[in-house]
Amino acid sequence: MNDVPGFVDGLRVGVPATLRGLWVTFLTPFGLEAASGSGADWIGVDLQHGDLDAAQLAPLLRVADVPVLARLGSHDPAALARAIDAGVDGVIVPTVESAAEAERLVAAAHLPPRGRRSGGLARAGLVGAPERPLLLPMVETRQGLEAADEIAATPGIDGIFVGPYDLALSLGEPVRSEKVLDAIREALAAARRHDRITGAFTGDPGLAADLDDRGVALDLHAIDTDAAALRTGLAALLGAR
Ligand code: 3PY
Ligand code: MG
Repeated sequence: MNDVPGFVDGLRVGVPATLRGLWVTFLTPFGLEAASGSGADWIGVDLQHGDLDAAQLAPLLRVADVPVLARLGSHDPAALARAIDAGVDGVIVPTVESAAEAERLVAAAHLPPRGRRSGGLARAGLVGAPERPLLLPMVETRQGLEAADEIAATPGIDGIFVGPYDLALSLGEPVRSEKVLDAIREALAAARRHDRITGAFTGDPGLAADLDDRGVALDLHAIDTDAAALRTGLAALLGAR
């Protein structure tokens, strides 16, 4: 979706309620149109683990009826700039583990004087997409957790997005274990201390309930993937046997 200053700016000043997102891993523009009106407040296009590549981002943006965040596959500054040029409302960057990495992302995302991103004739400018989309590093390793406070404190970073499943792998515990739930709470408390946005993917209502029970408030909650929604919807339609 284009020109949604309410979404980006609203999140920067603090939203009163959780915004629920659908994690898109394979939908074509037609698929996204079919999913429109389903209640998602935003779309996260997964360019890391999904079946989509960067060239498929702009066609999805053209038909999205809610704001779109791109979860990138790496810290590559060129990939990050391409997503911003395409007109996203935010970028979610995997496995950020230090303030130095966060600073490099800020340099890649921001135009001068704060950063080094090149300005140019891009779709974002044509359609009035945010010049400064949300920049959300993912905390999803033990090292990232230890650096969560300094990552959140980095000027130009908008929040912390937790990847519970990689965090569980890194900590060597099941995702719904006390250790991982405490780690998620700790990472997002760091974001709150610095008045930043909190976000996470859950993909499991049980995990979402565990976080809720622990008072973890998510500004951006990626509920589940399009693939999971298809499977659940089909099972409900056909009656899984
Ligand atoms: C994780 O849980 O590690 C994620 O990256 C969620 O998409
Ligand atoms: Mg992950």
